[in-house]
Amino acid sequence: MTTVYEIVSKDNEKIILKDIENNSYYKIENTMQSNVNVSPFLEDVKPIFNYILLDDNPDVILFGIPFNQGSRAPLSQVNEFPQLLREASLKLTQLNHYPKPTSLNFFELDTQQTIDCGRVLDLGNIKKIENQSERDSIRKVTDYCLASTLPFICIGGDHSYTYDVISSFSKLDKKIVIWVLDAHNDLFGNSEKLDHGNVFLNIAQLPFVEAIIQIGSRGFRTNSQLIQHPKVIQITKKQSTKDKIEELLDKYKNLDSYLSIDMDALDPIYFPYVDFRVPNGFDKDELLEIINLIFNHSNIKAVDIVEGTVGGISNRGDYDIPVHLLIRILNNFFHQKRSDK
Ligand SMILES: [Mn+2]
Repeated sequence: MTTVYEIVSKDNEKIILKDIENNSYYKIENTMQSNVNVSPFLEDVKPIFNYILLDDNPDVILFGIPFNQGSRAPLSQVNEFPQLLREASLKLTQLNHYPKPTSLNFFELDTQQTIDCGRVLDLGNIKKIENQSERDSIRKVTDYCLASTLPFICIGGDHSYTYDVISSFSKLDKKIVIWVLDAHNDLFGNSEKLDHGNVFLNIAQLPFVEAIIQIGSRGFRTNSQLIQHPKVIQITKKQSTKDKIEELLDKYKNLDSYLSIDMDALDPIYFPYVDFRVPNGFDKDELLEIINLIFNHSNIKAVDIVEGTVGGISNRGDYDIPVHLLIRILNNFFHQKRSDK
């Protein structure tokens, strides 16, 4: 019988393994040469759930975008969100096995269900290369994910980076529909300088973007802040019924889709760690219901989760809601992959 090891940690030189039965540790050489094309644009971090995938055969790819240059909030710390989410995930640490990897899965007590997330590859955080913009690094890594044809998840960062991720889809030469869960419409202000408040005005200008469907807007606006765009369909929080969303899903069912989740879609009672809180948002189950509905009726290629920020304590449960959303998104991607076969 082969000994089964747990993969405890890895760096560029070595991998630490634990012999589960004998409770002893081993150090082996890291001979992995994967992601070599994009590794200059990535910073190695302790992976989500501390789950280390050593081979080149993931079901889904994930990476962090720890930037805040597109935020209008002075001194925004949305760049910290990828790290906070990874820290929060460590409560659900799941060490992968060696030599035969195991799939990442969780048991949800509330529903008494096993939530299978498949094999998840956490590439780390995107980093800025000297003399280049952080946006160049994002495009390099997104191009890599698209070339792999695997679904991927980006953990932001401010909402402006959704533009850079979606820009890479131009290479696919296909129309795409963008689904957005957000308290705001992000269509306001001079679009010459891309930021998180005008990001969807910029995305709407991309010729391969067929439609942008925004769900969850709420609160007050001045007349000058009310912006319409022919490609943008706005469904307020109040209007966001299952029927309404299904009607639109049916309309665009033949196109590829992208899902962008701004953490301020949630009610600040449940998740106050955003820069621009708006009362009367979705609770976790309402948001999950919409996410599941979108996955069930469309062909989602990638997801981003953006605009979370500091203020909570990662090991005290303050970031558990985004971790739960992430688990559900991974699970949806895993199911989508199964049903494609
Ligand atoms: Mn937003």
